[in-house]
Amino acid sequence: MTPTLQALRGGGKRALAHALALIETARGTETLAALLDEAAADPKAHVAGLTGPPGVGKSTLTNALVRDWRAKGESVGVIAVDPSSRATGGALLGDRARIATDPEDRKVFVRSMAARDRLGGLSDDTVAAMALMRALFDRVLVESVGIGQSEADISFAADTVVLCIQPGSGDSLQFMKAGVMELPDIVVVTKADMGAAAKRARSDVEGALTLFSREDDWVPPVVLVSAPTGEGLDALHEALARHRAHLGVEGLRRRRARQEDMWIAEATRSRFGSEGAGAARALKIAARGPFGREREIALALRAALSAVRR
Ligand SMILES: Nc1nc2c(ncn2[C@@H]2O[C@H](COP(=O)(O)OP(=O)(O)OP(=O)(O)O)[C@@H](O)[C@H]2O)c(=O)[nH]1
Ligand SMILES: [Mg+2]
Repeated sequence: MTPTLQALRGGGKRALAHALALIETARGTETLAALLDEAAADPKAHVAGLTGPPGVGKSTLTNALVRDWRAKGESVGVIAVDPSSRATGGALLGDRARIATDPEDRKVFVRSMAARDRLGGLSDDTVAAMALMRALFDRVLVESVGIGQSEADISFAADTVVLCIQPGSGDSLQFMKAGVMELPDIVVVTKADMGAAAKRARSDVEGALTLFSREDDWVPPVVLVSAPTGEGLDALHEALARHRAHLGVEGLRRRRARQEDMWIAEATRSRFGSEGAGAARALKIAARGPFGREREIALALRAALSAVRR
């Protein structure tokens, strides 16, 4: 049975785990779409998306951010999009950090989800899980490996996109310069304890950022962070707060509305191809919420297809 949002708000981790399992098994049912739309219409958390190449330090940073938020009494939901789980079942790198939280702590919840493809693209399930968790927690953090184009995916799901770059690695910079990558809202240079190389990375990033003109007048801050020493964490918190304030209520609403349109278009295209996505634009849709809209489009297109088959 699909729980209500109210039941989830009072139900703790087990109820949430059950609802997340439904996202993976009951996709496309009316009751699940209704629950997801209820959640999408009543967001609570600010969603941070942490992206960057494998091994850059995303999980280590996630642990540090979660610790700080919990110390302030904020509840936190984490989604770790795991590119390795589908491909090999094993870790991409030997020394990757685990996101470790206190199992007794009822106000932090961590969920791993498989990526859509090997490069770390977000799946429809990830987006649905994010929408649900966004209605339940004060903070949501999505960690996803981003390599080139798949980085753009995180902007489908995050209010603030944080790109992590490691000193001495030119990759992400190359992607940025080539315009392959969606522009992040904040850039973190990780492993700042690596000294001069970290400072050099920061000026490289700042240089690369000047090559872009943004739609808005936000200047993405570049923050040096060392997880083991804690250096730069306060600056990162401050940058997150500043970006949130910059968006404001109306900017956030617009950004999320645009994301919802993108989810629907993506989901429709992946199921029905570009012709299906084109035909969907002409449909009259009664549902208001994104998950109901997506479902209604899928039902209409499927009905049209089966009429052809008959
Ligand atoms: N010196 C130093 N090492 C770090 C820092 N942050 C992370 N590391 C190390 O870098 C390695 C990878 O860190 P992770 O946090 O697992 O990186 P990740 O980006 O989550 O990796 P994937 O999930 O595999 O993409 C681990 O060995 C960490 O201990 C840092 O600030 N300084
Ligand atoms: Mg990780």
